[in-house]
Amino acid sequence: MEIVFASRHESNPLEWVRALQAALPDHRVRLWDDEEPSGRADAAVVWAPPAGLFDREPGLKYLFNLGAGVDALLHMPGLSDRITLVRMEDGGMAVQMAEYVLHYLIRESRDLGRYAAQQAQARWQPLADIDRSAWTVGVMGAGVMGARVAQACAALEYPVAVWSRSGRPVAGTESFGRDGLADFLARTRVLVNVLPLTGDTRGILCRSLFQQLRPDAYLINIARGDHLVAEDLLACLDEGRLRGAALDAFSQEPLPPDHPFWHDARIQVTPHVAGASLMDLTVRQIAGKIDAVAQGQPITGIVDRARQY
Ligand code: NDP
Ligand code: OXD
Repeated sequence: MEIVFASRHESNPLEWVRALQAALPDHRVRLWDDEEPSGRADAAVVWAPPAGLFDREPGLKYLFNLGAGVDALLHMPGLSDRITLVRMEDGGMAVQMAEYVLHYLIRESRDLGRYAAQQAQARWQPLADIDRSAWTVGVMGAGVMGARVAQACAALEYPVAVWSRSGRPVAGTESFGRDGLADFLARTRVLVNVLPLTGDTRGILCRSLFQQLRPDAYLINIARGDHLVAEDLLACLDEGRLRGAALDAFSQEPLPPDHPFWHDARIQVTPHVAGASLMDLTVRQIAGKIDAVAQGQPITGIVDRARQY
């Protein structure tokens, strides 16, 4: 097969090309070239690919996404139905997502932010002991990321519930299906979003949802910026409905310098780094799938276009 690596995101795309080529000695891997597309590629490995990809590589049969979320790819003009879209499954991201969530969960539940403020005043003041029953975690999404996040929180004995379309069970947590959203929210104090961005989930993190959470709730959004209605978050923070938020993904990235999130002490901002797909694991996974399809074998991680994930 001929494989083109086409990502506008990677700072060193040649390193990826070399790693993929080394893992795929029976195939040809090359870097996308704006000037000279070959027109012969069978597959592309992409993250934020150039707009001309489909026009200039009309023979593409497979699109391997370097990330888990395919929302941006699904909206690319020219993505034909005959291209099989394959997403990353974990690739080292799930454990990082769990670390990210634990960091902010522990920071809130163990008052570490308040101790940092006390240190700034050289103040020695132990605060109340933790009451884990007051720190109920609710994870939206029970997939590769959601399940790992939920299990990591449960391993530290936080009461954890998971909400998903199917109500897929996650060991050590309480599961809620689509119809169980109200009950899931009513028991949740720390809400973690790891849903894919789809027509059903866009704008799901909004005022009416925040109002159903336990009082003094905290939001961790590590999925997509468009899940969140920014003005509803700010209003709910002002009203004391929410105590704070950790946000990793934004409707516009990079987050513009004048965006209110940057300067709000109740909001922690990170630049879409909660879970990075690690090169070794990613190359191994994608190369394995390319070898499999070249041999006519089935692969996992194929995106269901109707579900949009
Ligand atoms: P998966 O496809 O494995 O899991 C998606 C989960 O969401 C499933 O449990 C699915 O339910 C559930 N779901 C989908 N639609 C709905 C809906 N309408 N209502 C309720 N539940 C729904 O995806 P991953 O776990 O691998 O990744 C999830 C997302 O995390 C990605 O799409 C991406 O946006 C984000 N991400 C962000 C990263 C970052 O660095 N910030 C890194 C990696 C991922 P069911 O089980 O029933 O199908
Ligand atoms: C992903 C991401 O979807 O990093 O993999 O956001």
